[in-house]
Amino acid sequence: MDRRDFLRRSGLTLTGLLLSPWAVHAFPSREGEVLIPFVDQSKPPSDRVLLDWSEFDSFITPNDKFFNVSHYGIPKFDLAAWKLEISGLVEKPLMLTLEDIKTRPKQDVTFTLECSGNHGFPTFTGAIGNARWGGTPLAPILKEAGIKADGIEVIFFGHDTGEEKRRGVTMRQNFARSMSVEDALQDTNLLCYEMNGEPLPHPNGAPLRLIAPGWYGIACVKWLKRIEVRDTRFMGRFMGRDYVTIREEKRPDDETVWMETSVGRTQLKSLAAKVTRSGDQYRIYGAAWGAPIKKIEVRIDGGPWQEATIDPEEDAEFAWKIWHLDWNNPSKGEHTIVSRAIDTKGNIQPAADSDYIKGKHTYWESNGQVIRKINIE
Ligand SMILES: Nc1nc2c(c(=O)[nH]1)N[C@H]1C(S)=C(S)[C@@H](COP(=O)(O)O)O[C@H]1N2
Ligand SMILES: [Mo]
Repeated sequence: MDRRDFLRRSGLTLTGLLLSPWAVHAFPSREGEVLIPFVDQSKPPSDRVLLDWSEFDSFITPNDKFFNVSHYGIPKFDLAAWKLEISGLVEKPLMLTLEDIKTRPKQDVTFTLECSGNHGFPTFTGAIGNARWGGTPLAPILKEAGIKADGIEVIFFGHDTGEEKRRGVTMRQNFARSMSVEDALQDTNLLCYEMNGEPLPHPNGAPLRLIAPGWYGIACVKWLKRIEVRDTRFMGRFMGRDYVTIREEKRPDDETVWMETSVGRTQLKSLAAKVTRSGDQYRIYGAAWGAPIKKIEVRIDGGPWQEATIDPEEDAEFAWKIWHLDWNNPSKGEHTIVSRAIDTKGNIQPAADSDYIKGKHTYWESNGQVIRKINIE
């Protein structure tokens, strides 16, 4: 009986298990292994919580190690008076308290949340984490409010505000992001008040945030204040100005087209996180995410692609996969290690020098293969 069977048969819930370090560190590590640091890895700045890939050792990212992105700072507001407004083009506007939301059916999802600005070594790479998010599905609430026939857009407003200047106009705006009605009604979207079995921490959006599995972090609006249905596309800063990817694309007839698109769904990605040595056995560990993963391949020093072993510990659709590859008898000196993820549709994570990645002129949505450097002594 393997560990999963044991868990299933013993009826233990994942939430309960998360409290034990044994479950948090469900990682295929070996006794007494030592870390061989990549030479391109710099320690994350000490004034920010970011994932340190060189210490990557758990499937679930503990709440106190989970990164944080707050464009207008962390807002202070009266939690006791907090209500969620559902309004705009709906038949029946709603004002929901946290209790109203918590009495609704509970749904959990293990989802790897990545900031689309997470671009690459040696700079900003740790804005990613994997958590078990708990809340209630969004769709039944929208259906209860009743989206009117002319509603095309669902806008999620946060409590955090900032001053924006545009065309000579200075305005105070709330952080906001939108989705089409169809995307908002996906049954995977949750209004979350729980993270890894604990109340959602305030920096991560308490009392309530949107979790949109399959979307980049920017879509997961924190500190929700209002959900509003409209009949026009929303073009606020985080839809239409920031988090806009500029790509130079070649059409089949060779015409070059410059595309500007709003950051949306996650993209296929992987990287080699760390190398360890146990005696003279070397092993490369990494992660892959952004799409349903079929396999991960690793290439050392430009050699053949070798298939990595995926840790079977948890098979969650929206969570990263942990993988490893044994590296036998590496020679002394500098080596390069690169991984590529392949999804269930056969798509391959693009190479760093592919047209897709080279044609991208902004840093968001950087999902190219990551070439890591290491020195074996
Ligand atoms: N209200 C609000 N929601 C927000 C943001 C924000 O600044 N304000 N930042 C977004 C971005 S860019 C990311 S990457 C994720 C980060 O979520 P976390 O802070 O819980 O890690 O939240 C998203 N939701
Ligand atoms: Mo982000």
